[in-house]
Amino acid sequence: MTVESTTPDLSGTYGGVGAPFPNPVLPGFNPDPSVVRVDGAYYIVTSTFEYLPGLPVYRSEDFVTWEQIGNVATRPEQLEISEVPTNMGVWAPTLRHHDGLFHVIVGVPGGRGCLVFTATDPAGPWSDGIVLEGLNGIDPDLAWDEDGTAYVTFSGLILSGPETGKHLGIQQVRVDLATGALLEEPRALWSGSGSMFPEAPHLHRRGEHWYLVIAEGGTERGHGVSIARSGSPVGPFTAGPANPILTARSTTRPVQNTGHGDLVEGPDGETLLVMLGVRPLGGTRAFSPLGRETFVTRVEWVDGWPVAEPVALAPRPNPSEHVRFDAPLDNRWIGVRRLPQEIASVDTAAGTLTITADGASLEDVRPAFVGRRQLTVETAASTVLDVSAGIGGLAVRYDEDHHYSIRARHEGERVQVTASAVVPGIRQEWTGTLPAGPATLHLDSSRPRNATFGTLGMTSDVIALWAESGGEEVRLAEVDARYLSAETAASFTGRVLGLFATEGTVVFHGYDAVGTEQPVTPFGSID
Ligand code: 6LW
Repeated sequence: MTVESTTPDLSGTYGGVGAPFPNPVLPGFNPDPSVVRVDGAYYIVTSTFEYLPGLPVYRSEDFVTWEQIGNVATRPEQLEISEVPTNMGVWAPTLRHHDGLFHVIVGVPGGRGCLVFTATDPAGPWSDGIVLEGLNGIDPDLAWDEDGTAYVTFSGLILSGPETGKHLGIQQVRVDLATGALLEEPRALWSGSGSMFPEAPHLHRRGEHWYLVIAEGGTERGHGVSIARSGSPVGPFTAGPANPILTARSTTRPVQNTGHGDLVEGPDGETLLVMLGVRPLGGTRAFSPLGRETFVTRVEWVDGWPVAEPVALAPRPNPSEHVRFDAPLDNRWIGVRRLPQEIASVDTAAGTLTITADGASLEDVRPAFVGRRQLTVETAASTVLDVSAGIGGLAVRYDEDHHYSIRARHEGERVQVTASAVVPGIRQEWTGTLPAGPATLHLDSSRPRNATFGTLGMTSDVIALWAESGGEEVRLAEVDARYLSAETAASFTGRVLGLFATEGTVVFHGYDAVGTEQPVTPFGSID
């Protein structure tokens, strides 16, 4: 597969002492980042919930240019998420390097449990993973003391059984990583500075202190990063003097929900805080179409405590993808609760991707759908397809209850095209026909044009669904797209654009996603 990217060369624009980094660092659905520096290179892993392969591994040498070098979970048995409920699956990994091995610890609620994977090469292959039996909580972190004792620090939010919803604060337990055994009863470590959902702990040693970085306030507008420290990894921990050290709550900053942070030493020796955030668009409510993305900001140390700068928005200009199927699928294609290869195959000589339907529709938990993260709100996506042996098309998906799509089928001498908008309990369709032949389907998301502070001014974007074939064009629908956002969908994911089949086999001749970054002035900002 060839992917041509039209992202301009950024060298010299970003990085360097005090200069901004591109932000988001990892655009699109990339929440709960954890970062590590090994031999001068940076690696980030993010959450993937119900998608496979899971846990993408990104690499950079300068924090400016990032490449996805692999995925931790390339084999479904590593996670067991084929039946996982939406919202569950792969939550919040921690990435660390110890004794020559990369480690990823991750909770998979509804799946295999709390897991530890290792690899010598972060591009993979990664191990089958061991289960930490009996660890009941989320967002596990892994740290070692000088003696090599391994500590798992985690958020004691109970997600199954009769105590579901109960929160035990930040907990810690010593573990044996060879067997997965817990070596003691989990102990309470800190409950944060008083906001809800203390979670996402990361334990870092710096000088004589162990710093416990956590998230508080929930993963929505109240999100923030707080800190405590101790002379020992097991505590007692003293809260920092100015918690939260980072939050965008009650501000008009363009990057909101900033929290779930991890620390790393940056290329110029400064400390960087990598965290999740969203880019809400619209009026006073505002919706974040792309979901939770990965951002970075700088941290200064004042009297032994970190002070974080507000997160600046500095998106890479216009990242676009032009995919041709002249080589196997790259590691950025994802499937829902199954690997893309289960339903999609590439014919490199013909330059085509064939998706074989298996009775599932986009409303099913395992649709015959393969996709890629949407990287910019303004994205013109399109595909050319042949539906002589099936029905299929192009979709943007948040989860099985939230998706807009356009599909094609043969109808005598014509091609019938149908746009569909699905939100929970509501489904609307628009149909038209075109001359037979390879059809081009389009799904364009864009900011509403000429919107004032009325209904459309409240939304994030609109999605236009249209098609072309045999020299004719049919515009089927333009739909308010706020219902496919972090604020409205059930899933913790983000928008994934992709190709699908619902009947027979459908042959795709390419996939294009042309992105345009528009300047953002948050509604109500004073300067
Ligand atoms: C994750 C929690 C959170 O476990 O959202 O933002 C949850 N933080 O820490 C799902 O990503």
